Amino acid sequence: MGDEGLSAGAAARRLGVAVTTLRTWHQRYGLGPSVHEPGHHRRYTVEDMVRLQVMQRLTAQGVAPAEAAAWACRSPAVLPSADSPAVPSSVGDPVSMDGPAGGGQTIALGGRADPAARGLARAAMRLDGPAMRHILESTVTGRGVTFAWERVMMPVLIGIGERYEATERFVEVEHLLSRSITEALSIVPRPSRELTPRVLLAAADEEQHTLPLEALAAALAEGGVPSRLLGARVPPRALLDAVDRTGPTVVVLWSQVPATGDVIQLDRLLALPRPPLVIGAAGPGWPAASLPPPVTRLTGLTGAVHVVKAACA
Ligand code: B12
Repeated sequence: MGDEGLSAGAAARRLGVAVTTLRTWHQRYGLGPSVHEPGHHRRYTVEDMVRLQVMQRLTAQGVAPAEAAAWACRSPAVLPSADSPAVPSSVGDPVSMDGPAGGGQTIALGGRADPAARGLARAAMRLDGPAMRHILESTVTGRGVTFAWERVMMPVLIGIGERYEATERFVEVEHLLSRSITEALSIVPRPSRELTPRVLLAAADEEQHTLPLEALAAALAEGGVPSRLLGARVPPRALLDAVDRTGPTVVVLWSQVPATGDVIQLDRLLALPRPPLVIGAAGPGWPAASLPPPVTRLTGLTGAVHVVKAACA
């Protein structure tokens, strides 16, 4: 969705309801578009769409329209949280993928997913980059990186991963979603260039998954901690050279899939003449039981931020 908002027809298509239903919700319950420029039709903003999604979800669950509308109107104007008392949670609630790209497919979002995740999942399936960017950037700016990652980005990524596993389709959705997440995380202002980064973030050898590291870099930046992010598929030699040249206090190495979680990479870091104070093995690809003892296993964004900040303090 661009800044100008959606027309009634586009909003109805996105939600998968008839335009007449939207008119009824507007006239009877006040759930109308909030942008009105003289001489133009009213437009639905992203906040209006969030309210409409709450309305749609609750009525689909059998809640009476008047009551559903009361919940929807009470939901905060800026992307509400699923655990907010204003919005009943939607455990395992599947998002129907309406529109040409979706073909009636559904994606299951976990119980911790924020309503914004539903909008993101729909936009992703429609390959609607601007809408994804809008939702992602509003969430990152309004709710912070950790909330945006854990409650909006992660549920949709995991859901699309499950769809891929079940169907071997939607790679194009996964790619555009990944790209949009990368872009949204990069809007977080980086700390002053005068601060020397003491944190090195890298994906393991042949590891193509980098988004969790990008989220970590953005969350650290939000807390004033600069980092160097080497990105995907860092060969062991390149990692050792980078450590040698920059002398980081903390190195976080990400492995998403077991094929890239070879602990030799960690052993080599430990064997350096001046090893980093903290070496974090992050991601589900590492064999938890056979990590070298000095290595710290990192299992979540919040914990990783704490460990890195404590090491740099
Ligand atoms: C986006 C994506 C891609 C993108 C990555 C783009 C990018 N810039 O990162 C691309 C298209 C490159 C890609 C490629 C591949 N992918 Co992929 N991909 C994903 C997807 C959808 C999200 C990845 C992600 O960011 N995960 C992070 C979060 C969202 O998920 P999570 O890891 O489950 O989260 C847990 C932990 O990691 C932790 N956590 C979460 N966030 C953070 C943050 C920090 C800092 C820490 C410490 C912990 C932490 O908490 C969670 C609960 O335990 C996943 C689905 C999934 N469930 O992850 C598949 C998935 C990981 N991919 C998969 C596969 C098979 C592949 C490919 C092999 C496909 C292929 N045939 O080529 C390749 C290449 C693999 C390689 N060698 O690297 C499988 C892996 C299956 C397996 N277990 O081996 C998955 C699970 C999809 C699936 N269900 O089949 N992929």
